[in-house]
Amino acid sequence: MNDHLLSALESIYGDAAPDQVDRYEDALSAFRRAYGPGPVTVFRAPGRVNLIGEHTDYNHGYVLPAALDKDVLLLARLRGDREVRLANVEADFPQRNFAVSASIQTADSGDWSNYARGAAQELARTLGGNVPGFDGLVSSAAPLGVPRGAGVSSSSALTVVMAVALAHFAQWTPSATQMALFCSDAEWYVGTRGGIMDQFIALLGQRDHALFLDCRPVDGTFRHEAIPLPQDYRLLVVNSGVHHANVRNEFNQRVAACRAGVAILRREFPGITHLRDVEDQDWVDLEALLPETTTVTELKDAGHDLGDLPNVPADAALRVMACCRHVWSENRRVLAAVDAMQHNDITHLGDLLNDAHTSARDHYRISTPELEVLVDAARAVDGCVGARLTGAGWGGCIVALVHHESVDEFQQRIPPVYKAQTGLDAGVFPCQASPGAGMVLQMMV
Ligand code: NG1
Repeated sequence: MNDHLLSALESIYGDAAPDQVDRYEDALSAFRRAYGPGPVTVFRAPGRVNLIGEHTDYNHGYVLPAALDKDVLLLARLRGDREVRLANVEADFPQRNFAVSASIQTADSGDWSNYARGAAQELARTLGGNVPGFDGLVSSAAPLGVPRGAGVSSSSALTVVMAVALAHFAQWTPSATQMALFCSDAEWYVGTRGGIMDQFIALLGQRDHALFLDCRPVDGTFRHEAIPLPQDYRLLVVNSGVHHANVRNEFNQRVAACRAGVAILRREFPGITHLRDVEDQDWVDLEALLPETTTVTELKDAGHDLGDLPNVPADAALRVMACCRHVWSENRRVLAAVDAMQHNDITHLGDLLNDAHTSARDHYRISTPELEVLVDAARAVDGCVGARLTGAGWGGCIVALVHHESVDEFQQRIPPVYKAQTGLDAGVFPCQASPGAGMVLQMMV
């Protein structure tokens, strides 16, 4: 076994490093087969699970994610030109090539290379075009890669790992905050008007810690703090295996509903820019000012422009009151969850997770029948103190907080219950909070 490799892996994966060796060695061999012998630099970026704080980030609110020990690897070698050549260890993701420039042609919608294209284009714009290309190979296959379409942010992990590699070769050394914002902008290339949570946690994750992040910028930076995860409990992530199509449009409609709420509340509270600005108001007072629904057309007629939001039909009913209610209450729950963790009040923490799920389901309407089955099955296990959907919603994963002695039982009980009620397979994995993205090692292959 290669000692250089193992010691690099130990600094990231701790005791689980030996489980990673074959995966890295396979990827290094595949890289050599694809591009020949020579130097290679290995980068990684983790997926994430959000403990609490859903759809708050783009409202300048609070989130509390943790970086997963499942990650995307990128093995790369600098080229002497602007070309990026990308291979993937998984046959489902065919070879893609493109040249780095400030205006890169988008591949077909859903094509895996769009995340790399977004990062490369953004860097060319940021650095004025002076960005070298590389030969790269991506490795993110199960079981150690980030599950795709599961709401654990595989797309952000791919964007972040590309950005980290491109920046390294271009000798650009941004701060973590700059890099996270950069990656968030890069992801706009694929069309989602999302927030900054995924990129921040992919970069700032710490072993055994969640990251409290205040998504409101103050002087160009963001308040954040690593919060130790409860010692005797584990985060268990369960993948429903269901991922609904057209989520981007639904997502952007929720963003529109929040922006509509701000536009309407501005009559009473001039100068507010995000729902965060009304966090100290009582909900009953806000509710009295908000319509249940409105449309982009109605807002336009009243002189409100919601900004650039692709795929939001002008006549779609935006559920302003309920969406604002979710965001307003979710921000409070995140602050309460941090407090509960700091005081080791696990019961309260679990209750907050459960309340967050109810709000996401009933107010933001992002749950699905499959997620409901999983949440109910999780809560029925003794030792599970709380469970909720995690990520954008409309399928994907749930997260459960489970006493360490109940982890085996949880892993055994959930899949058969889920199979019996839905006919589907649930993927359960315990989450070991891991460090954020970066370079793993440089070597010769
Ligand atoms: P996922 O679950 O990765 O699609 C999305 C947004 C987050 C956040 C959550 C909801 C992106 C890249 N990700 O996450 O910023 O808004 O939904 O809390 O837009």
